[in-house]
Amino acid sequence: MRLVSAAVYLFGSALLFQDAVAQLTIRASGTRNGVPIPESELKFHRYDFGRSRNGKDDALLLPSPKHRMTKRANTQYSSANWCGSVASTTTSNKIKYIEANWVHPTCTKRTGQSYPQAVAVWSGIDGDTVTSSIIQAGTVCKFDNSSASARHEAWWQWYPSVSYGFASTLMPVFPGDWFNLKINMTSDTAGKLVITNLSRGTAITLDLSGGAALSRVDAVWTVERPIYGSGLAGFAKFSDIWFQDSLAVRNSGTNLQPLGAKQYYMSGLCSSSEYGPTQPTWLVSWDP
Ligand SMILES: *[C@@H]1O[C@H](CO)[C@@H](O)[C@H](O)[C@H]1NC(C)=O
Ligand SMILES: *[C@@H]1O[C@H](CO)[C@@H](O)[C@H](O)[C@H]1NC(C)=O
Ligand SMILES: CC(=O)N[C@H]1CO[C@H](CO)[C@@H](O)[C@@H]1O
Repeated sequence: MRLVSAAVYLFGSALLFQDAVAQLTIRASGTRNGVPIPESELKFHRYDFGRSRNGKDDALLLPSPKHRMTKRANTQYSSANWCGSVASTTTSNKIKYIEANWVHPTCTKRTGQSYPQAVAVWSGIDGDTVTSSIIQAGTVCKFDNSSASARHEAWWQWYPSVSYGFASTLMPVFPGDWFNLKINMTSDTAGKLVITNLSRGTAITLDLSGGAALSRVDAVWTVERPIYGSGLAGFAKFSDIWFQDSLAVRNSGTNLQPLGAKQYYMSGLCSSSEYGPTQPTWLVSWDP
């Protein structure tokens, strides 16, 4: 177990961030094909995401006819930056656990979009009905400026603390790799996050405490057009992203049923469809 003082990674003068940053304590450990990863390799760098909350416009729209048939007619909502699935609960029965499995996509540049272009796939708690704090982790593909090939990385964030990326030597990410994420909360401000590249046998565990208090009401499984610097990244094209065997559990022990969860889409860019009925699965796809 490596105790990482968040401050160690908060180098530079750009880090004029909230107090929450200084209070977030991160203990990291990991395995590679079941073998412990040496502490010296357990490093991550500050990542350059901005906020990741939903930029929805609250417009409730009926499912629109698409070229694809959706297996379930979940309610569709438009968003400025999310395509995915959200199930929400109330503070009287908070989320204590969330799990997700997804496939990291192949990304290609989209003509006419600005750089960087990026596509982030993640799961986490809050960010939809409550946006003041979020715990989240996932993978991202990114084209910097007009670079020819995409960079693929894993990252995590306890917003409003800064986001962190994992070096590719620590957590490899390739198109087609399946990832598993488990977030197990012990309180509003502490929990354990485990991200695993199932295809490559690498797992990193982060024991987190002192995070900004979560409401723990939104279970999120989504694809995001992330913010870099001050604005939305260009949105690259991506191969179909599947989420499967995903679930959230509330304090009462009951599942926050993902079946029937609301689906966010970005008009003209991507949509999310749920397939069921026994095992909730989402397909997030690029809309040409
Ligand atoms: C990419 O864009 C950034 C921000 O505009 C700039 O600082 C950087 O020099 C650019 N890099 C390349 C390789 O063009
Ligand atoms: C979450 O953590 C608690 C406390 O360590 C443990 O008892 C529980 O089994 C964990 N839940 C899951 C789903 O891993
Ligand atoms: C960096 C890393 O974890 N590499 C591993 C990725 O997965 C392959 C296949 O399981 C391993 O051989 C590597 O050691």
